Amino acid sequence: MNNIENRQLQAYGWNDYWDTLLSQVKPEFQRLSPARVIAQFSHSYKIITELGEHSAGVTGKFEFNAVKRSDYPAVGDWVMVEMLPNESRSVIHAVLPRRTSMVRKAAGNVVEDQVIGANLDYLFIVNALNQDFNLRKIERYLVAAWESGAQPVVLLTKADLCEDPSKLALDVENAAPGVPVHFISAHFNQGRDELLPYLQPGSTIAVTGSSGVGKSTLLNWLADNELQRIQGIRESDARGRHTTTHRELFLLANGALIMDTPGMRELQLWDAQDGWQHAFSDIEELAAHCRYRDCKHESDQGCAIFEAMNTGELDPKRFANYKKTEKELAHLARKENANNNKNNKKTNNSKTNKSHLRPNRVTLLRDE
Ligand SMILES: Nc1nc2c(ncn2[C@@H]2O[C@H](COP(=O)(O)OP(=O)(O)OP(=O)(O)O)[C@@H](O)[C@H]2O)c(=O)[nH]1
Ligand SMILES: [Mg+2]
Ligand SMILES: [Zn+2]
Repeated sequence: MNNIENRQLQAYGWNDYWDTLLSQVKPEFQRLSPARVIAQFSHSYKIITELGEHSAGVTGKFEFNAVKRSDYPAVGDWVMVEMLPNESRSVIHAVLPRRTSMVRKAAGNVVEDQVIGANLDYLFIVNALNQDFNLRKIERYLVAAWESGAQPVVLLTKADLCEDPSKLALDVENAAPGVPVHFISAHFNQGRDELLPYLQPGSTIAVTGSSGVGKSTLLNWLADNELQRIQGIRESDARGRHTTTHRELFLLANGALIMDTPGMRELQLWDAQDGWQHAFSDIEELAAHCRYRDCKHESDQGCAIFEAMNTGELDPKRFANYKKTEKELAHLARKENANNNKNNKKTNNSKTNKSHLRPNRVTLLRDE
């Protein structure tokens, strides 16, 4: 009944998967139309509807029901909207459950989750081959990438600035086990062919990494079009100037969808235990060979990890990052627990607390 035969939506990634999901939507939402969020600004969204590009906001009810920041629509989300007659404006009533999503802890002291991109097929983790190059950053992004459900791909940009990139290849492969790594230079048109397999019609790719690594340059280069503004980096430390300020999804002529994102000062992780284990799967595997099951990996008494570090098989800096990330995730979990407890107490005392309500994206679907 719901089969959406709309070319515009299909170009933006609508397919059988979403058709099936739509057939499970509760009757009260059936009168609405699906649309995809392609840009997010502070108080509004740009979406693609059956009738083309619209601006949009969420309903008051949506706002009332939203408990967490991640309940709100994010770029890449499929949403259910009401199109206002004779206007290029829509109202968002609900978000379809995300197939994949890259989430981070929002900047600042508040323990809040923020969706960087939703319904992604690939996550390009970009690092530049200049003095800003940083293996530990790649490891950190990989934790979030594996947790997201999207397939991570490491892109080392500005290959023209590095005399012998192949020397680094092994280091990057060790830091990103099982992840494809590509050396590219937008300035010298190098590496485009290697990226073509990801740029399939309807597939959604988010480009992430620090400011100045060349994310927008990469997008313009792949699109053959000046879609985004780019700006030179600071000479003193090769850091970027935070040129891109909002997330936006672009449809390329070959049918792929690429999301440009603002450079992140620091990627704070969010609830990423599985992602952490996956990103450091080599260390997890070594740990299984320690003599004692509860080995803390603190001395070489029968410790397989220490042995690997002694023989040079494992980089001690990688192990340090593994431990650091473990601590950080544990700390975050404790803080979140404390927060939940506080909220629960409030719920018992006050009628106005919202945390007992289920957000729209859950109530959207029929109960099985
Ligand atoms: N040498 C060289 N420079 C590049 C290459 N790609 C990008 N750059 C330069 O890197 C600088 C930053 O590029 P942007 O594309 O603005 O970087 P960004 O990652 O989008 O930065 P934010 O929007 O701040 O997050 C610009 O001066 C680009 O010209 C490359 O392949 N080689
Ligand atoms: Mg940019
Ligand atoms: Zn051990």
